[in-house]
Amino acid sequence: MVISKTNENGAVSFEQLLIGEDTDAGLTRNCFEMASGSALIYDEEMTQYKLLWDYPECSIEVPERLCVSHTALKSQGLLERCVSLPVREATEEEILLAHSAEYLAAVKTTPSMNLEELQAFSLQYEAVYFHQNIYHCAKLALGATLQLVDSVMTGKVRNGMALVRPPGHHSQHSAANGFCVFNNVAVAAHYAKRNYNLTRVLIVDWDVHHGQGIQYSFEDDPSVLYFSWHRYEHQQFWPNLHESDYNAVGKGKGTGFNINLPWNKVGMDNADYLAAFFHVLLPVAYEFSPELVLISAGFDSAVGDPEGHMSATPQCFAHLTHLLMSLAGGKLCACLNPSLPPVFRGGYNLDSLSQSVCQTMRALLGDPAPPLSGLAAPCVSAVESIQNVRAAHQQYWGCLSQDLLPVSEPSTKRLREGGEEEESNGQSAVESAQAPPAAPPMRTAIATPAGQERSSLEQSLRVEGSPATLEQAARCIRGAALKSLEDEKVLCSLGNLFAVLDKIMKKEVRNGLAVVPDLPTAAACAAGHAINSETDRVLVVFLGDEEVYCTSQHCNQQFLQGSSLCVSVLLCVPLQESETRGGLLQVLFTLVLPVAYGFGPGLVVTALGGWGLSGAHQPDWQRACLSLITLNACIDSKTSPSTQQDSEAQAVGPIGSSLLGDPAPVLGPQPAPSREDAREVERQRQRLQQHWGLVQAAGEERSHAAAGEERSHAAAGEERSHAAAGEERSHAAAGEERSQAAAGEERSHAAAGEERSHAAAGEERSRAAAGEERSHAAA
Ligand code: SS9
Ligand code: ZN
Repeated sequence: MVISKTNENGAVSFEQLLIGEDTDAGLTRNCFEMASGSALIYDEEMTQYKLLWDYPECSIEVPERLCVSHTALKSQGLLERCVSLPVREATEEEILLAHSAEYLAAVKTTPSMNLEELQAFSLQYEAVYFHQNIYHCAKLALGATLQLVDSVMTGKVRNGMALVRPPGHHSQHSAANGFCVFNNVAVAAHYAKRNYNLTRVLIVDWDVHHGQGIQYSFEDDPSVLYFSWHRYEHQQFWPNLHESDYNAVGKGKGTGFNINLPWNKVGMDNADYLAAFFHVLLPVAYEFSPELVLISAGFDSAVGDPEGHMSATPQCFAHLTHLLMSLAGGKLCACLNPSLPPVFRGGYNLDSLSQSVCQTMRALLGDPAPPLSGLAAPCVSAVESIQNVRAAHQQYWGCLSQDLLPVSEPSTKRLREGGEEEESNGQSAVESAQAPPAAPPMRTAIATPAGQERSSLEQSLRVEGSPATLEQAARCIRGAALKSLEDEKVLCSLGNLFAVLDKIMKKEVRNGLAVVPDLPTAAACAAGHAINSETDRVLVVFLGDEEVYCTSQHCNQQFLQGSSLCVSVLLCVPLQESETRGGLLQVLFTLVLPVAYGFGPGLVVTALGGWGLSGAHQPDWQRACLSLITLNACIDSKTSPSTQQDSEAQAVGPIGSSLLGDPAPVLGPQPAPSREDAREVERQRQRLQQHWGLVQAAGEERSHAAAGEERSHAAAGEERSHAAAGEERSHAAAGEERSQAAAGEERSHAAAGEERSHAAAGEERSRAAAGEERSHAAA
């Protein structure tokens, strides 16, 4: 990855940005204050209870699920890279943070029960069994979770994982439920609020079941944002609750802080999960800006689980983890309740569970995420669910305001009416675990103009190339005559840029950074150079203002034209408001990431220019860092994956620091994007989704409705504010964007570049063609 910037027009010089000397304290990265390392909390004692009688409902909850995960972590060499922390029993006072005294008193009597009493006691609740030792284990499971929260909150480690049993997310104030006794994650959130004065905690529940217990615990609490996706099938799937649907948005003050994404079909795969992150969870989470992220990490949502019947691969969980790691300054606790059905049942592949656990741990340790398969597009039912939850929440979150209607005729209608839906590919194979390639010795190559070296860049590889020749540069841009190439300074910087690129392509480093005086030229040359060196896919992302956008258009055409062997994508979204914060995030999550994941680039060239570079817009720099970090999740692996934990990050300023793997700075709660920016993003979305399925966040139905009504509603919509709009949804935005799109084709060259390359690739929107798509570069 190359970042380049312009330093013309009195913009802050790169040196200042790199070392964070400027006033905003949030920009200065101090390695001594930055938590590093990942905790792993586990105790074999938690395997010491099991089902003692015949109870098919609970037969899949077996002790092995815990030790198998632990063994896998050990055999993959991950255990020794973690900070091992001891478990402890939770105290009664802690249990009472989420449970009633009556319930605690009842559970407390179970250790002295005989078999019949245990059986009778269990039958008061749903899908749960008790054992003489389960009270002890439940206290350990909760205590382990709290230990994890403590070590992350005190900075002893950056993040961590607790491998516990029994799980927690189904248990309620006064009830055990679904294998769960105490609600580990719910108590942890209450605990973090109380002990660390947190006011914003995010809980991500990626288990395939709805964690209704967590929902109940925070329904009216705006300080805890709960997100859960779950197999639902219009209430046909356990726990069969009405309140698991997308319209359960929270209550009272907590309205808007409960987000349910019900899957109405089985077989949801990597694209569906990622689309949910891009279009629902990530935008909302960044707007919310949690101080701590808790993951209720059940892996029954991975392929091969006989209850979940989903198709996401273990590798997907590395990406999900990575995408959450730039929230809350990296403070992330994964609470694992690995599910494992009895071996051999339903052709289950043991690999799925242990690989998912290991993938999550690798991500926490900072390893690049592995490539993902099947990323063409989310399925129709997933898009409908995403549209519904976005519609239900648009009035509470600025990032979602799109005048959406819920889907009125779901494609899974038959299921809703109680019909049997035939199963889709719920049991696809788990990709085999390959040994990750060796880590490059250094992670980041940095080239800055002569005289700007910094000793604080020790952690990176300083790179200096000899000045590029005119011929060299011309080869990259296919002979296009770019005026700026006559400038000696430009040729010098291009020499450095090529040197950085060569290091990346030789896999000596994972990523790199170069400072250049002429951003569009440099980006074009970088892409051309990479393509000439047989990098098969280059994604060029311009994030900048109108000025950068206009000049880059010229370059884009130049370097795309000659590249017959390679596909390049240029994504450039001109935001109107240089002060916008929500706008940039919107672009990142709903456009850049989906296109990047769909494209699967071998190299990403991120060109940062225009806004964000001057002292006045420093917060935007932080956001730029963030963009890099999130892109790292999918890009690093394409350049050079690593098995070693990253070295301690140095205080090298936000960009270098990001590239080196530091957590992103906390951005604070974000304002909604401006109306202009939101419109621009929507315009780009409409365009890009023709080619990039992951960009899609609403179904056809919505587009048709919008198109039909645009004339009548456009004017009315213009004056309407979201706060006041309430129920009367209008399609103003959609109508507006349509007419503008028709009037000004020239504004949308971002998509045009991409359209050229993909004109013939009509099949790429279908999932079946996903495999093909990755190799269509040669076509
Ligand atoms: C009812 C099946 C209940 C309970 C699953 C609990 C999962 C914990 N027929 N299954 S994550
Ligand atoms: Zn589950």
